[in-house]
Amino acid sequence: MAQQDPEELLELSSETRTILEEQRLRPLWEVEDDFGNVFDDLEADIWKWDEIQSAIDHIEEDVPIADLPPGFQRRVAVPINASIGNAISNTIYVGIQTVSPGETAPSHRHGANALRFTIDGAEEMKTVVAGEEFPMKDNDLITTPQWEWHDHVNDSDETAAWLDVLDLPLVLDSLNASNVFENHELERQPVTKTQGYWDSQYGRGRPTGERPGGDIPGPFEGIREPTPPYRFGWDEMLESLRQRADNDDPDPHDGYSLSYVNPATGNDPLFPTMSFRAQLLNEGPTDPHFHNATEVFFVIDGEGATHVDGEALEWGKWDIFVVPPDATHHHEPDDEATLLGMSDRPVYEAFNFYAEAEPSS
Ligand code: GTQ
Repeated sequence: MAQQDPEELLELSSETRTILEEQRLRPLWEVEDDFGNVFDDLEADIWKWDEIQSAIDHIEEDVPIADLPPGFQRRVAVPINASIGNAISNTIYVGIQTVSPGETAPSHRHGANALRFTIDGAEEMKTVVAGEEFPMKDNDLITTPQWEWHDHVNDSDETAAWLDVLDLPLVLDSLNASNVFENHELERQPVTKTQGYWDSQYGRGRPTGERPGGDIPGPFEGIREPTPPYRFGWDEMLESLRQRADNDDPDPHDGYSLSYVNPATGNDPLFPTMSFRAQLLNEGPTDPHFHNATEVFFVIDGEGATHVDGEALEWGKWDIFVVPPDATHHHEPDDEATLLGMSDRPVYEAFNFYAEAEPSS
């Protein structure tokens, strides 16, 4: 007897088919292959600073911020992963933003969490967040938590550039929360706090019984452990890394590694969706491992390579690269290197879904 086609076994009567269609129902065995196909597997990739630099110089020349169409109104070059189409990964977005002398990137707020990591900054380059002016000095990391007003004002005499990191793909694509966005009525929000206010309120003395700056306004009122607006100065972070290197053993996978903590909790992660580490690599290659979280790296200083599933991503200062989920990887600095490591691990952990392992050699 001829073998029966398995598909044929599942042939539905035309009456069943009609009922299903009328009721907007489909059998699982016909829809299950539609899952997991929104994009291809994330690819390992690297963007070299020389090429980014040339691109941002060109768009700066072509487009004043004031001429940008409605929307985010930010002059940003966005690294695009070939498998995604609008960002470097399906959770973490990075962009390289420039503001020329005298320009302002106008004030707005949104549901996505954001931070700036200053590439080329100045004391007179200010990002204004939740009423306070934060100077953007080289390698400073400054948070823009969800639903806080922020504008970027360049009162220096040189173009400033920095890395924007947001959870945009997660918030806009996966959660489809594109309605949580608002422009300020003014180009520049009023400066209502003295410089150092936000930092001062998260020290060893804290306001009794209330959050510094009052409640989170609007849709996010009452969110747990909100991340404050905060500037992590690089000098202090580097000194802490050196102290660690002088006194402790390195992590086998991350070298000497310090998390940027949420100042409100004192704990990693910095944001509910993304965690950040300053990493010092100066003891040869790290051990290979893999995990289901995605990692994006920005090279703060130094040269080396990161080996991802056998492919070498050769990096130098200010390059940006991405390590996809489940790819076996290890770092190999030429001599000494510092990296900003970014991960969507908190999302996996929130779903009790995080896993990592070393390859069985
Ligand atoms: O500076 O507020 O790269 O809202 C993307 C979205 C930067 C910003 C980006 C934004 C910003």
